[in-house]
Amino acid sequence: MRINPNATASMTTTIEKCARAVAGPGTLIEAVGNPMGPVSIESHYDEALSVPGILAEIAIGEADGVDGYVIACFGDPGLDAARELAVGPVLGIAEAAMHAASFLGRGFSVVTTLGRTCGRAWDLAEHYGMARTCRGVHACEIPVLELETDPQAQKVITQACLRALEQDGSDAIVLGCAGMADLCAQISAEIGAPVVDGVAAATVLVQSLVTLDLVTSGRNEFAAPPAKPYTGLLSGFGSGSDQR
Ligand code: 2AL
Repeated sequence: MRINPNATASMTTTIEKCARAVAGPGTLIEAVGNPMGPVSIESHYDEALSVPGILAEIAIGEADGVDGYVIACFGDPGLDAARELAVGPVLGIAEAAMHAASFLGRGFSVVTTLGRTCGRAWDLAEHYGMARTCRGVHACEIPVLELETDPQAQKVITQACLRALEQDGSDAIVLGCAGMADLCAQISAEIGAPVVDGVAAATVLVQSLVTLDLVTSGRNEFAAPPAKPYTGLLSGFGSGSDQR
């Protein structure tokens, strides 16, 4: 299984560690960073420019025979396009975390990084049919890369989780950034409610789909994209289209 985050190597390492902690003994986890993307993803612009690198890594993964993928950024960038390229299942961490949280109670709250990313989280909740189950989206206002360096990060996020549970009357928390993955267990213990990290959730869900021998349907929308030339900086992408 391969995992595609932003272009910051230390975050790739954290993601790999958190995925390995939940993967079964027969599952090989390989975390790969984005070879041509932003160092963190915290705007629509970042998200759009992260997609070519994610798709390039999916194409490499397909050539290597990778069974499944996790897109480890909470905006789930490029998820539908990745499904057109990959044979095996591809899950985004927002998608996986929201579905997992929906099994744990009547409603969940998302606690994410910057306020400007809350709109995207709401859009995804609607897109995944979770608009009623998602009771609120809250920002801790810690930029993605500062999650690694800010000594107060865990405390600030924990407080935001407690406020979110109280304000929204929700039953569980979804962490809204892959960079929060390693804080999940400690925050859960402190707030006394289930906390879902999408990296772990997506990893076990992809693993389950692979175990069940289930792949993305190639019948309609997610069939391989029509082959055609791409120009300029994207000229290397035209050949990936007939892979499935
Ligand atoms: C993220 C994430 O998961 N990775 C990243 O670079 N940005 N999401 C977020 N809401 O900040």
